[in-house]
Amino acid sequence: MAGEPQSDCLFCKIVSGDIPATIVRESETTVAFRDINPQAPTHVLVIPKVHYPDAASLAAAEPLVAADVLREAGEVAADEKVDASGYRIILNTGSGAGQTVFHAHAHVLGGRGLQWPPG
Ligand code: DGP
Repeated sequence: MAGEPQSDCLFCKIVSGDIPATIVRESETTVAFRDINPQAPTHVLVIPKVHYPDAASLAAAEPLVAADVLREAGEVAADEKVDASGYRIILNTGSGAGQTVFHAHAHVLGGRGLQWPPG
């Protein structure tokens, strides 16, 4: 059923605690944890506790939870003190765009200069 935990999903296992992660924030609907392969001094992933394969499908089905993900991303940036210098929220969608984990997630990157356009 849409939104239900998937037994083969890495991020569902982080939500359930079956796979450990360095959690930096948690809300009723979201979890934020450090990326295992950081691309910047701050690199945190914010995920919904519900399972949807990408951010757009989450927003279509559960827009309030999608808004929670974005709000929590901003809170992470404030906690990490990268909000003043600037940070990036990235929603890779589809393998051609670099998505490798098909559970919606927002990358929060900051703490260094970020080029535009991204690679
Ligand atoms: P994406 O490429 O947008 O699907 O991002 C997936 C990210 O997930 C990638 O930057 C690496 C991270 N990642 C993959 N496996 C794990 C894990 O087991 N733990 C943590 N903390 N991050 C992971």
